[in-house]
Amino acid sequence: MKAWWKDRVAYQIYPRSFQDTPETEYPNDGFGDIPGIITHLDDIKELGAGIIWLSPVYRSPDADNGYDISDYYSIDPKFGTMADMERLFAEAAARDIKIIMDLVINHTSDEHEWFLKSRDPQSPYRDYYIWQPPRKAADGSRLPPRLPPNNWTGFFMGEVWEYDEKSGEYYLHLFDKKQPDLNYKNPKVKEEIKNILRFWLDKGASGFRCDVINVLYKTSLADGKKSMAVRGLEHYKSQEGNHAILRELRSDVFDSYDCFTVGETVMVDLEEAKLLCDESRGELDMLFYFEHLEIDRRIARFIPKKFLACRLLEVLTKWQQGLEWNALYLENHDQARIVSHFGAAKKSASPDGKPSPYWERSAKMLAILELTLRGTPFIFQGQEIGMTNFDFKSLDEVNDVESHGLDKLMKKMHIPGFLRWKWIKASSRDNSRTPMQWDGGENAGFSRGKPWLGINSNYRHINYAAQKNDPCSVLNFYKTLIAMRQKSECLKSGEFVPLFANNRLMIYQRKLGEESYIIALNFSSRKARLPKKAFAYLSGAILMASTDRKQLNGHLLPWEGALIKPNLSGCLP
Ligand code: TEU
Repeated sequence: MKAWWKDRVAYQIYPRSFQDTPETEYPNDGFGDIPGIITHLDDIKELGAGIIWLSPVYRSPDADNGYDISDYYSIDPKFGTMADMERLFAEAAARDIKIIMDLVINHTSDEHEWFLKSRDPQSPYRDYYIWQPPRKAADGSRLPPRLPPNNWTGFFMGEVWEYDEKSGEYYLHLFDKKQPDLNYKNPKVKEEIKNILRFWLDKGASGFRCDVINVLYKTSLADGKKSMAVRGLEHYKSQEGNHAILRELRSDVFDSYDCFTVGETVMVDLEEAKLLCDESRGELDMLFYFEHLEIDRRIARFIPKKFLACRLLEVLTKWQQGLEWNALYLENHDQARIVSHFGAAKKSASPDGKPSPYWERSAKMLAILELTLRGTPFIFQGQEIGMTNFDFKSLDEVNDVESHGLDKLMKKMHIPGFLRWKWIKASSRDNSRTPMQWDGGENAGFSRGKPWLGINSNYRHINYAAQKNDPCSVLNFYKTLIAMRQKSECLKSGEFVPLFANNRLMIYQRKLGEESYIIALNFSSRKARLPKKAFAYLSGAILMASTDRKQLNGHLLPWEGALIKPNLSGCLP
């Protein structure tokens, strides 16, 4: 039988930016909360989603917006209570919506009880984390100026070793210094994690989105190779020990539940991904890779480079054909908004808050892209109404720890301020973290208090309420497209065949038995002539398009995307 998670569309909620209510211990505090999520379950159901991925709601000091957990067994009071969480599970189940939790187990918060205890070298918790003495200097001393245990650099552009005066040792943190890495060579750590998994599965979770799940196991702490980005990766990315941990979690816990896992696998390549997702190995059910969103960025995702549709098609083809099942996404809480990244809303809104021309068309075109690929689509809150990047004025308005780390690093490299800001503004993770734009009222209907992060000034033009009643809106486009996908086995799991691409155009086919679709997308503000040889199969009926055309007539309009039922079956590869 086909797994249920292959048949559903998922919706990611970033709770602090979703909906604030007066109902928690901190009413109208400018942070979204769990009762707020409950009020929108019907909207999520209407959209057509059957899974919610909930970003962390656990207790956390918020050094990295909840990805630094200080207690895995409790809900942070700003989000509500355990009773609220139980109500959310129940209300979601009543609507046949499954909830997957965010599982952040590479690291905890430095305020987690385990870490506080681990600061004492005599404590049984010492070994829960990775503590190391300073490296010996050439003269054999470990005295100041001290040398950290190795030369690794971290994901947030800074140091990975933090010195602890009291014990005279360093601890490892691949992310912020308030996120110490757990030691997976210690079997006790794995047992603790299994208990956490069971706790949430027993409460009603249907699986986990597993944060940076391919870097848990540090095979060695030797120096890393020279690298522009994260140094040291070869000692901990997708190691054999990591595969073994995933198999253990699967056989000891997940196998006893009807649940699934989607891994967030940093810097993963296809060969690693094949191992991680190979059904017979029993590790992950699917994973998020990053390569498609990095085709127009250098050094991971910060320095821009030209967008080429043919490059995008090449990357998509590789993953669509390379893995049996993909987790599909164009946005999440770590990425820029897709209409501002691949779409037409590159510049922030004009001073009157009006979105740029073709904003809407490109938002719909990108919806066609995501929802006509093979796999389980994940839609990030706000994507379904075409929310854009934020119109930040300066770094002071940015909260993201990664953006600040990047600024510091680039400053060290003498990159001028205007360039640093230009790049950060386009790539900052805060772009997608601004509050959900529910209506045109105060604070976009998100909160009656001061929102924790600024609200995009275009909320009067781009908001849920306005789109709900407009049959031609981006929102209703998503709804119709999702409904169409849900009825088509071919769109969900059919074969993916690339047909044509150039710098700004891409055409591909999906097919399953007799059923077949052609998808043609124009990623530019210029009209694009279609290749002659494609005329025949592109002359079929347009089922859905980001414009209101019914026939392509040999060209695509600016930012036009079309889903076509081909009328000639014989001429396709
Ligand atoms: O993200 C992992 C991660 O590597 C990204 O933060 C990365 O730095 C960026 O997206 C690409 O350059 C996960 C979470 O999604 C993120 O929010 C957390 O900050 C991070 O792990 C640490 O838990």
